[in-house]
Amino acid sequence: LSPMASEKEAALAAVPTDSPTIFDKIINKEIPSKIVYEDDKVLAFRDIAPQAPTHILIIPKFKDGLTGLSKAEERHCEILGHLLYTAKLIAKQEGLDDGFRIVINDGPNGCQSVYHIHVHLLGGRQMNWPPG
Ligand code: D5M
Repeated sequence: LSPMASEKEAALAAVPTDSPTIFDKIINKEIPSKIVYEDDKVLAFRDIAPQAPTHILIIPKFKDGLTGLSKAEERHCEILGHLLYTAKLIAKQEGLDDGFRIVINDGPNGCQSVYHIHVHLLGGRQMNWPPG
């Protein structure tokens, strides 16, 4: 399997759940991660299976039911905005001055594999469109 195929396999095998995920262990520093940004609301760390020279995940520290974007309620608007604004700050920090890609995968069709909402920040190479 190519790395991309195995990511898809992982996503299709994932069971949507509101239970704690591996990202809680990263937030609690129970497993190591390469953290690039942190404040009281969000944590950002390098993706373990990078799809671009820069590939960072930005997540809320408190999931609050936000397993994915499809579960968003009005009360989540502030954290959703904060996640996106943080992506912009990190893009600047990473020197992605020629542009970048933001992705939020949702559900099986979206190839979501971890049910704790996360914004992918990808950059450092020319992206393609349409996506796969
Ligand atoms: O993306 C979930 C992403 O999470 C996927 O790109 C791999 C990444 N991942 C999984 N476990 C880890 C750890 N332990 N550290 C860093 N990154 C990780 P999705 O949008 O759900 O497909």
